[in-house]
Amino acid sequence: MEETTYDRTRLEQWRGGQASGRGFSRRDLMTLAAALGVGGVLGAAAPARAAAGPIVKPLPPELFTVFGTNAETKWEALKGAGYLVPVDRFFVRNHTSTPVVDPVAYRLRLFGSGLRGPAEFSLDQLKCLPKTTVTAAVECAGNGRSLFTSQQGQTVSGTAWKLGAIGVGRWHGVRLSTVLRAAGLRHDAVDVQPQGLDANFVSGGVDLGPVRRPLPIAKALDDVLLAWELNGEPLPPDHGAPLRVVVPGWIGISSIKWVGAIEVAAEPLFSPWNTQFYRLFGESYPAEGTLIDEQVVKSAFELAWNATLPLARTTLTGRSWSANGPIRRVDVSTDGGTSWRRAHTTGPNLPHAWQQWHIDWSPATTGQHTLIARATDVTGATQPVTVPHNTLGYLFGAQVRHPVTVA
Ligand SMILES: Nc1nc2c(c(=O)[nH]1)N[C@H]1C(S)=C(S)[C@@H](COP(=O)(O)O)O[C@H]1N2
Ligand SMILES: [Mo]
Repeated sequence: MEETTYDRTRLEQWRGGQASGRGFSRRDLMTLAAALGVGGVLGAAAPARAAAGPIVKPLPPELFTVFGTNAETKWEALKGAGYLVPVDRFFVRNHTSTPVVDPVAYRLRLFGSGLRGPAEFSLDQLKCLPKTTVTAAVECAGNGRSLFTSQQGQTVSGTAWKLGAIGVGRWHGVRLSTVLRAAGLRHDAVDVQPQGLDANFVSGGVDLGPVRRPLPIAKALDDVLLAWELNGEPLPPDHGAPLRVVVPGWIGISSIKWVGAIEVAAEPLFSPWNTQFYRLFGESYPAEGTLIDEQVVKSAFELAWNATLPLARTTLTGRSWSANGPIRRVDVSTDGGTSWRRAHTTGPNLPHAWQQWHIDWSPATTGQHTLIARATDVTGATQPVTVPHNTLGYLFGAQVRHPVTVA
């Protein structure tokens, strides 16, 4: 509700020309940077080289499904993998390519009307600030997108992910609030917009500038992290080295990788990533779309799509997650939703991460079967049978019908 009011206000300000950064071009940004006396807002001081391919790490077919510049984790590769997703199988979502950023020359630049003046930090300076560690999921807003088509017969655009555009990691770094305060945050700051050092995103022949999306100051000061480590290792190139944003509970686009600059403004900020993309458009939504930030409740089996299982007792395993907090219960159906049994939960149940679970199943017949997992979170939110269509295919939170063959 608060989010809706906030979004309406900023849209009105945008239309009224009172806001800055309305999907601004590279030239606008350069002008802005020059006016503010900030050099290299677009990363000129820390030039990023493009890597050999869009993704640097190996993408073996048993761990990933590759879609152009993106790689989806195979759920069967998470079976027995522990609570955290190992880096070798953590999904990658790149608008362009993984850049190679020199950590020594690297500077994080902060600028804008919400600060007392521009500021910059080297990595060593950031590492001298109070540190913190957070276990949190990064999940693409489009995770599960292909199910709009395969389950609901609807047309959507974007990467045809199944459910593997999520990873839970242990992120270590400094709170964004600590850095904003060290940079001289003003009381009238309302929006914070991190931007990446990767190549500008060009869509339909239009240069949309660096990947960036504003965060309201309340979230920026709450639990957002600037991380240089993932699962106890230096942040890998594909996941944002040397520094990335991690926004617990919010759609993946908020967690800007290779963050080079952060604009802090006393007026609402806009980018194509909160005006054109990452809004819900379609029959069920207003013409200007509905802004999205938080993720919804989802569940997945640690099984291949169309997996073959023996005609014998099998332990089905999986994970469920929600941005609202921990998972209260998980129910599983092995007969396409007719009957349900409660799954056993194991291990941590951390907010903004996930809950692992398992349940035994002795199929009575060979042939095709449909498995469904349905989670309910601490707020009582659960997974409906269908979700309203949106043209960009975001937030598919419906129960997923997972096909298996018993042979
Ligand atoms: N600079 C930059 N940050 C980015 C992106 C990008 O293309 N460039 N992709 C975003 C999207 S859409 C997602 S889902 C997450 C994916 O994070 P991962 O590749 O580490 O899994 O990063 C986000 N941060
Ligand atoms: Mo994403």
